[in-house]
Amino acid sequence: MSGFVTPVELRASFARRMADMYGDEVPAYNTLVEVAAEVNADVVSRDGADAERLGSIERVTAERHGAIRVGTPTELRQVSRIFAALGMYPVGFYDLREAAKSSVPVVSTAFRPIAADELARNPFRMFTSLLVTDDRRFFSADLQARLDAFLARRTLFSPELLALAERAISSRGLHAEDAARFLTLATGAFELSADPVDRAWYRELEQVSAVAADIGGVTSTHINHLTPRVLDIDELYARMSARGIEMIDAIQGPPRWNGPDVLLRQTSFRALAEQRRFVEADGSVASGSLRVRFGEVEARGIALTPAGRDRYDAMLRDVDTRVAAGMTRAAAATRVWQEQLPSTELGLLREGLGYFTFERTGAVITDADPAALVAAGVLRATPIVYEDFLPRSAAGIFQSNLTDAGRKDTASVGTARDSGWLSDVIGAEVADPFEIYAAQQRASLDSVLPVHA
Ligand code: OOG
Ligand code: NI
Repeated sequence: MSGFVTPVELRASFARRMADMYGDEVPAYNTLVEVAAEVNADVVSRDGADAERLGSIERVTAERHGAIRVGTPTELRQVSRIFAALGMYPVGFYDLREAAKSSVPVVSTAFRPIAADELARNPFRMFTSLLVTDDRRFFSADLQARLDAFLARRTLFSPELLALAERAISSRGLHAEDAARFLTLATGAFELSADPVDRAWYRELEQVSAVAADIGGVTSTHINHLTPRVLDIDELYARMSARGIEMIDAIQGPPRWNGPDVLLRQTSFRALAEQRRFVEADGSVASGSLRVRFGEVEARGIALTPAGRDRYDAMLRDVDTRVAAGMTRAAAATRVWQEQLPSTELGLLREGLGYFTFERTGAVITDADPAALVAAGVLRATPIVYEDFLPRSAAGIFQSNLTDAGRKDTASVGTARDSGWLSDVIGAEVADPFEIYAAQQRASLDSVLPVHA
């Protein structure tokens, strides 16, 4: 790096450094990336240009998301400044407390680039979860007090790192030397710490929730997983299993089917035992292991409109109903998808279920309805890729890697948390993903249809 380093360059370097670090820490991640690259190359040679319909192979190959978990509003606000320096902004609100069956006491957002050209240049995103320590379904008043005190004593992000982040934000980048220092400190903030873990404290939290222990039982934070994107996730699942890597039971999200890919499909390999040091009750230090970090992979599809998302959510409920009535999940999903979702992109467009951008083919505009114009060959539609996450899948990913369901007192009332609350904590509006996609579609229509209302 030399000269002035822009946010997108910082983001791309940060993503590479995180990958190098995580590959050293969790070597199975490297296997996952290797297999994903093999599958992607095979899909490109099998499907040609179709393989790149939802993103160029360059973008897909470099594409990653990470996941981190923090303990306090202050920590969330601080990390949001580091991400802002990288051109990543909060999008979407996910309440995992509701979505998960087991005990997952967090609310989340994803920091990601928003502009289409920024996404195309480097789409790195970070799924970021915040512990809700005052939720009585999980934490008693006494445990909350001790947890808050523990979290208040730790420092995840050094003043030097935060100062560099502020400088990068106000100058829209950093000079090479500062950029290198910023990236070293930022990456280091997510490295697995060698600090010994207080065994009794960790165990106490673990009985409530393994996620709570992972966040509030240690004095630092760490990247929890890093996720490459793959063009055929069923094939990847089979190849990983064939290599002897134990995958979670299922692929989360939509099933495999013979229509367009929509939203997001994800799967992961099980969390691996990692060596950690523990401080015992008598003050002695012993070695042991914890299983919290894993590898995940995802396949991205078309972004759905609110109507499309309602349809998807209703389909999930319908699948559950059929499973409860005795069908296998795979058979129920195949049936429901065939019956309830259009099996072509044009069908999604006609029913207003998916987001698209449009180009003119040269023919004369004869109509104001984009779907009719696409059907007539006057416009060409390109789907907008889903850049966000799914609460139920995220809960499934959290859950599938917990050995213990933990405790959740469903008789207590949960603390209210929503996107507005999260925006106040972060000090910047948490964007609504639907608004981003809708604005992109509208801008595209405005440019191709000279006189549309
Ligand atoms: C985050 C789990 C959610 C995803 O891809 O849906 C997630 C976590 O385990 O911290 O990363
Ligand atoms: Ni993930």
